[in-house]
Amino acid sequence: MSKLYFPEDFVWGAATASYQIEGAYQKDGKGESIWDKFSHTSGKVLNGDTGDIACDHYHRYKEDVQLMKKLGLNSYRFSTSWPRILPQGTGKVNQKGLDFYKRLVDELLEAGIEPAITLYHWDLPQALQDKGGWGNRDTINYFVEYSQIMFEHFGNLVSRWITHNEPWVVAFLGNSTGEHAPGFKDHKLALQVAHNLLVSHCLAARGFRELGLEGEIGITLNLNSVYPLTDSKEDQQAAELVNDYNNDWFLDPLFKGKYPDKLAQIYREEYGELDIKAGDMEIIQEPTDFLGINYYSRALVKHNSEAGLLQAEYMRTEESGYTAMDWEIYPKGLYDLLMNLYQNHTKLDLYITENGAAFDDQVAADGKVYDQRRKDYLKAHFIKAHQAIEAGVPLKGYYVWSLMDNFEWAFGYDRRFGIIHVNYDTCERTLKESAHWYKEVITNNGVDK
Ligand code: PNW
Repeated sequence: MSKLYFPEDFVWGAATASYQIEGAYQKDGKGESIWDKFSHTSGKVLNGDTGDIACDHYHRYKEDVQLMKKLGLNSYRFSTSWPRILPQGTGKVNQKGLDFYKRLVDELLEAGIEPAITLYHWDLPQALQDKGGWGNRDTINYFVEYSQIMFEHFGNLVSRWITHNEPWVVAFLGNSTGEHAPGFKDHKLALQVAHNLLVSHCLAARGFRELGLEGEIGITLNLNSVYPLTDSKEDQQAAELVNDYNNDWFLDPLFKGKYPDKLAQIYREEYGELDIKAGDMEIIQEPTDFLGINYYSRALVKHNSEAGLLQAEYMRTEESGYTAMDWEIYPKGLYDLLMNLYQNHTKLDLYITENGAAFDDQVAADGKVYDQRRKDYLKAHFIKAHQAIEAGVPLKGYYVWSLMDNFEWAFGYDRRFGIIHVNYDTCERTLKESAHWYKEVITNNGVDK
């Protein structure tokens, strides 16, 4: 069978996030995060699950790095917990929190695995939420303070930095739909949060540059390709608005220095003006080193005048398979997205910082975990990524979501994304079939056609 080979220095990785895997939620001086509070509030997370213990990675990081080494990962993307470093969000630093990440980073470097740190993967210190959270402009400065501490301690050891993971999810699922912490249902607040996140990203990146560090810094957005259900003018308009909302609400400020006109107008009429200070849009536009992309699925959209402000309804299709998240499996959407980014938005280096799928995996009687569907999902997406590289897209690396099964936010432990299975009673880890297959891909730096 012939193979598709990736560029020589292509980065093969896997990703996780602090709240989803660490556990040890009160250990060694860690402060409370909004996800601690949210998951401890009844009715917020499926089955009442919490991240109190999660995968107990805080105590098992050595074993986990050994598993990464076994897989042959070039790089590991993880996030640092802000309330572990600054229990109150600002002010007094918790040395034991820094020590944990130092041990982890040392272990990774020792194993020849490049650490990639995400500074904010949703676990805001509750103390800052009590002051208004991301809706409060002061949080921008607190984030810059936290990021500076991280750069000072790890800037010479860690070469790839991501300021924010998925500001769209933070803003809208956290503050508009209320599915995520802090659980508000206020769309205007969500728009302000989105704006403050973007400003904080750029000010943190500016601080990084001023330290003259060698590494690279960027932001990760969750993006999806949006398609109209039919060619009708109505469906096309609906798809354009959904695209503005899902993608361009963040891409346009970063790369064009403005919010998308049409949707901004709709929001202005509905909610009034946001608090955008003079100079904000210039700050947001300052270039960083790369763009991180989390891709899971596409959106297929049809016009429906009853369907909210955007008058857009999301459609299912019989042609595709769906994952356990009920997300359509649509690899071509990754190719279309990468081409669209390169042709219409940015010539920056790109990384896929997350891609993967949830399925109901079980340990079989022989002790193995057969997750053929995850392997098929990843393979199909790797092939589309390869196709985009061939077409000239500067895609530099690929992080599979996730290294291991973990706390899947509002769905708790019910949805498994890992290429490593976690038994939540014993915390035992088992490499799934997809992990063994991924190891082969990395070894060959290529995938079977
Ligand atoms: C991402 N959506 O979240 C996150 O970065 C991960 O922490 C998470 O585990 C993973 O994807 C799987 O869900 C998303 O509703 C959550 O569009 C929700 C959405 C997108 C991404």
